[in-house]
Amino acid sequence: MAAQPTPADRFTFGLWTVGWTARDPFGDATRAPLDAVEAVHKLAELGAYGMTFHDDDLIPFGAETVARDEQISRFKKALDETGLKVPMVTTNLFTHPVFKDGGFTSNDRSVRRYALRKVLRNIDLAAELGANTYVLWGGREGAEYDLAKDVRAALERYKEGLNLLTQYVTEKGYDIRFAIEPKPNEPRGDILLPTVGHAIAFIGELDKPELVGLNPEVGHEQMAGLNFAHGIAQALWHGKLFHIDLNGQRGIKYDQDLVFGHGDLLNAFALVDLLENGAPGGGEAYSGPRHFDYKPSRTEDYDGVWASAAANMRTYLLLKERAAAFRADPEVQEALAASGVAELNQSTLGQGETLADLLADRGSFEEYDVDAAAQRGFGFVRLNQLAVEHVLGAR
Ligand code: 3MF
Ligand code: MG
Ligand code: MG
Repeated sequence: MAAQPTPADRFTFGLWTVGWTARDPFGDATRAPLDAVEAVHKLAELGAYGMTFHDDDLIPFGAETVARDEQISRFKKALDETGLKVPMVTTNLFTHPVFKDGGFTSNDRSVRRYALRKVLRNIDLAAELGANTYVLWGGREGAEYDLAKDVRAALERYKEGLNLLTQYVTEKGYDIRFAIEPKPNEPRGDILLPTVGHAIAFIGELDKPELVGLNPEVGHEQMAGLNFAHGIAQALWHGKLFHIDLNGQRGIKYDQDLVFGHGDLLNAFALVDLLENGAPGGGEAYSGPRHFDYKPSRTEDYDGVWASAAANMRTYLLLKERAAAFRADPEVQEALAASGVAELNQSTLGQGETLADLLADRGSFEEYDVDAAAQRGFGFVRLNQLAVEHVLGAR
């Protein structure tokens, strides 16, 4: 049985997750609005470490300065009372109609300037609350019609926006890094920077790439038919896993935002194993918050909301426990060795060996017994079955 979550597990939730009133494109809200202060207390009781928010989740869009300040101080008081942290903050550049064609990449220049100001103002609040990650999800940065968006110009404007943001935090001396959250579509027909790979390539073009990384989301990569655990492994390899959005998704469809593990459970197992245990024989690969970006289903009342919040953390902890058991199982270790998983860590050339040496090595080519080598069975299915049995608690 998995331990109860504690702040040491670093579980965090977006205010917009438990606070989602369940309005969807076809139906009205099924739950009453949730006060941010109550959300803080409830999440702290459940053992969470922190809460994250978009500016407009906490402070209604367009609120007067006095109302804004009052809401911030109520929120801070709740944080002080509970010890809950705010490790990440983000901006809503998607709800207000002004952002219908995007924020940083709207065809309308005045909207782009307004979007930048909205983000800059909220970065000050993020710094004040001690957040060190600022997420950028550009849900409206995109198009439905190919000829309506000059994608190259849009990427230039995206880059200009990111460069201004990194300049701002540097000038202000804020300890904040940015994390781009890719998504292939929804709400736009096609969103810019649709996958982890696209975003990594984009970051390489920025003025201060060291200040920009990723916030990949399980469901977003899976909406594109991609393997999330692979995407995370690549983000780690690039040193770009700054934050993560955990949830569940069942196949290529709209963004379901199910509870973590309620989609592709085996991939979730591989993911937790990777985050917690790194490469075979390695240590923890990711030390940032385990952030849940899910939506309590529209069918749930508030008891169901809190039960689903607890379910995210419990599933993660159960998978963490299962991953530890998997690694500790001697048969798994033997299967990993038979599959050559660790062998992949050996460099292909020997130490000190040169390209010329490789070319001169007749054993590697001219005299290589390809047919004999082709006989090798890798035993990957056996290894996977061991994983399935550990996930099912059969071992
Ligand atoms: C949408 C999302 C977003 C982002 C959020 C964080 C509204 O599919 O995942 O949630 O996670 O904007 O910045
Ligand atoms: Mg999402
Ligand atoms: Mg998300």
